[in-house]
Amino acid sequence: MTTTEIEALFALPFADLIFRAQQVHRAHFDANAIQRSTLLSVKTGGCSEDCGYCSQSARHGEVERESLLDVAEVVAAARAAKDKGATRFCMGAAWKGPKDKDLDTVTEMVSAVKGLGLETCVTLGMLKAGQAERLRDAGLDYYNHNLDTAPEFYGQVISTHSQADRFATLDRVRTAGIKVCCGGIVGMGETRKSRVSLIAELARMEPPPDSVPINNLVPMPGTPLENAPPLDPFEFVRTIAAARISMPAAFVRLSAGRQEMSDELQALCFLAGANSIFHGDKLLTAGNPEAARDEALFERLGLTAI
Ligand code: SAM
Ligand code: DTB
Ligand code: SF4
Repeated sequence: MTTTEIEALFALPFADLIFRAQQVHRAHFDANAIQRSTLLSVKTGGCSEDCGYCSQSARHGEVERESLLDVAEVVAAARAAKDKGATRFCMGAAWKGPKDKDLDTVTEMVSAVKGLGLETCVTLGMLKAGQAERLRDAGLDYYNHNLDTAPEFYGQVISTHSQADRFATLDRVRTAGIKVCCGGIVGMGETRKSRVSLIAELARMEPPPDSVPINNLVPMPGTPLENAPPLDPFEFVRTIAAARISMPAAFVRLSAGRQEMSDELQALCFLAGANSIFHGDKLLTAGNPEAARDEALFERLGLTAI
């Protein structure tokens, strides 16, 4: 879809947009089934990058730096996540990118989690030549690496790397045969035009990402964006719908910011075509709804887990 077509989607009356999103969603997925992934921060804080939204940058945010977790701790967390109904386990590290030595441990984590019968995902920052292949050989299913925001807004949020750097890593991941999880954040004070261009950029990838996380900014204390004006919730739902319509076969993940959303707003996001969530009471450093609240919501909406 072109940028103009995506702009036209955002401009539709709300009911027409949701109707279009439902049609596309139902042509490609069971509209009542939601995939659940659990996140674990395997290396928290102290990151060299300056992403304006992130609590883990060494330049701002109030998160204590921790070293890489032990494989045994990660396996215990993955087992607990599986028991609570997650089908995918996603391990995140606050790195610009991993050193080859770090990958020795991360590949062990991936193999062990895969061995539990879970799908595996990691988000480690930018990859160098050969690193994606090592992760693939360890049994990695998905690599998460977001475009984060529109190209024209990127420099206002992040100065220590460029969006072109992000594309280079996405190419390495795809070439290694790993599935791509790539999305972005809204609610950072960007214009609708920037939200349109983020979605257009994602949809233009060849092929489009397999999984598209749409994060609503969680304003973290101490970060440059801690006082960003909250996005109109309907505009968030429109962004989900535009992602669904422009990337029909992708899992669209209702990602960060769900804890701050009402059950009714989450239901609108599912109607707009979101069919994946993070499950478990923590994201990386921010909170996420308790499993019991999700169970109750699934029950009330007649949703099933994939
Ligand atoms: N360091 C790696 C990287 O930047 O790719 C992996 C971890 S990073 C925390 C993963 C993603 O989390 C970011 O790309 C961003 O989209 C999202 N994120 C981080 N902080 C956020 C916040 N406060 N609100 C919403 N999303 C956030
Ligand atoms: C993604 O797009 N969202 C997740 C996952 N990929 C790694 C991370 C959300 C982080 C929210 C802020 C925090 O927990 O610090
Ligand atoms: Fe580092 Fe990732 Fe946070 Fe940016 S988003 S500061 S790269 S952990």
